[in-house]
Amino acid sequence: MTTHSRLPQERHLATEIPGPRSRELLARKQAAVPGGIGTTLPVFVTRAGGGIVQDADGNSLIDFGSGIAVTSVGNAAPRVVERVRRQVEEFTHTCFMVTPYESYVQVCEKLNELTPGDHEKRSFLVNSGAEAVENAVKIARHATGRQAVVVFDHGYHGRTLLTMTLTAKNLPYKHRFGPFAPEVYRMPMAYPYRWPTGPERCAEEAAAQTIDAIEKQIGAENVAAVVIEPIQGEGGFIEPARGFLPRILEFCRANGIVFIADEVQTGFARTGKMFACEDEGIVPDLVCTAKGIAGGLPLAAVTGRAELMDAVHVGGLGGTYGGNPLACEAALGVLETIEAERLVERAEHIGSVMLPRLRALAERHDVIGDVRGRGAMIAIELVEPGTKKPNPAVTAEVVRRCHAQGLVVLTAGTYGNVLRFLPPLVIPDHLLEEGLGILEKAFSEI
Ligand code: PLZ
Repeated sequence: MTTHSRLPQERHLATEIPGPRSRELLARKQAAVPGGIGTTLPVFVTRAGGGIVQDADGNSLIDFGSGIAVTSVGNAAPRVVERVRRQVEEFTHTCFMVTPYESYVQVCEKLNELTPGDHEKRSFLVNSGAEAVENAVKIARHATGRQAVVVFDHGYHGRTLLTMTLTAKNLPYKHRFGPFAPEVYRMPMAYPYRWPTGPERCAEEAAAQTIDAIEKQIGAENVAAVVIEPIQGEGGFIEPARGFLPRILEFCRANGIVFIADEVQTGFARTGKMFACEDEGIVPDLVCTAKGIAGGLPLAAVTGRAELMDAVHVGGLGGTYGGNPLACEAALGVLETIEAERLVERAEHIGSVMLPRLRALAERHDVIGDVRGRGAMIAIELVEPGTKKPNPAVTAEVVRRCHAQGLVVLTAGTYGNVLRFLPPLVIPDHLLEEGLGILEKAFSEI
C-alpha cells in the first residue's frame, strides 16, 4: 500500500497538544471568527497527507477523521493535486450554466455509471451536501407534485433552512434557528442497539411504525420523498437493522414516493462498497453525494432517474459555483485514485483490522455498549456500565486523551456518546494499529 504522500508517515509530538503556535492562532481565531464555529481539536494545520496531519508546532498527528469523511483518498492526493494544478492554470471558472466545460460532464457520466442501478440517470453538481439534499427534495416535489418529506430520528442532512429541518438533533443544529420549513415528518429509526424490543424485531417494527404513520398521519399520496442515510453519520454511525431499508424502499415504490439516499458521508468507498446502499441492494431514485467525492474541494452532486431529473423546467436547477472546474478535476482524480489504489477493498481491510480490536476492547471495558460500522466507517457507543444510559462524559474524556496523544478522533450521536473513526482509506497499517493502541491506552487509563 503506497500513500505517495510527501509527509513521513509517522506520529511525532514536538510539543504538548495544542502547542504554543496553535494556541496563539486559536486566540486570533477567537477574536476574528464567531464562537458558533466550533473547534474539535485546536491544532492549526500546515500540511497533511496519507494518515498524517501536521500542525504549526511541528507535531504530526494520526488522522482518524479525514476532515469528517472527506479526504478518503488522503490529503493532497497526488492525482488530485496534479489535475487541479493543471486546471488552475487553464481557467478557474466560467459558470457551467454560462459556458460549459467537459470535466463537469465527465464527473456526471462517472456518477451515473457508479451509483446503484443500471437505469438511465442524470447528475448535476452543487457545492455542499446540504445543497445536494435540498435540490433532491426540490426535484422530488416538482416531479411528484407532492409536498411532504419523510425523515428519521437521528438523521442529519445539513444546516440550511430545509436541511436543518430535515435534521433531527436540536443542539447544536436547530436551537433557536426556527421557524423551520413546513411539511417535514419524522419517523422512528431502526436503531438496533436502542430498539425497545431488541435488535431482532427492530427492522420489522420500525418499518411497520413508519408505514403506519405515513398512511395515517400524512397520507402516502401526499408524500414526495423519503430521505434517509443508508448508515446515519452525525447521528452516531447507526446501521439500520437489516431489512428496514428494503421494506421502506418497497413501500416507496408501491406508492410513487421518491426514495432519496443521502450518501454524503457514506459514499465513495468509505463503507467498503462504492456506496453504502449496495450492501442491501438498495437502488435509490435519487442519490446525494458530497464529502469524499473531491478530496476536499467543495463539490456535491445529485444523481437520479432520468425521468425525475428531467422533469424540472430549464433553468430550474443551478448555482454560480456548482461543479467548479477545479472541483471537477479533483473529483476525476479521486475516482482514478479509488480505482488505481483499490480503495473499496482497502476500506474493507480497515474495518477488518478495527472491528476485532474494538470488540476485544469492549470485552475489557463495559463502558463500551456497542461496536458497529462497516469498512472505514466505524464507531463505538459509550454507556454507563451495566445500562444503556449514554455516557457523553467518558466519551469526551477518551477523546481528550486521544487528542493529547496526537490521534485525531471525532464524536457523533444524538447523545454525544459515540466515538467515530473515519481514517483516510490510504492510511498505512502501522498508523492504524498505532492509533488503535492510543485509544486502548486511553480506555485503560480512565
Ligand atoms: N448529509 C449525511 O453527513 C455533513 C457536518 C459537519 P455539508 N456532515 C458533516 C457540521 O457540523 O456541519 C452531511 C452529512 C450528511 C448532509 C451533510 C451536509 O453536508 O457539505 O456539510 O453541507
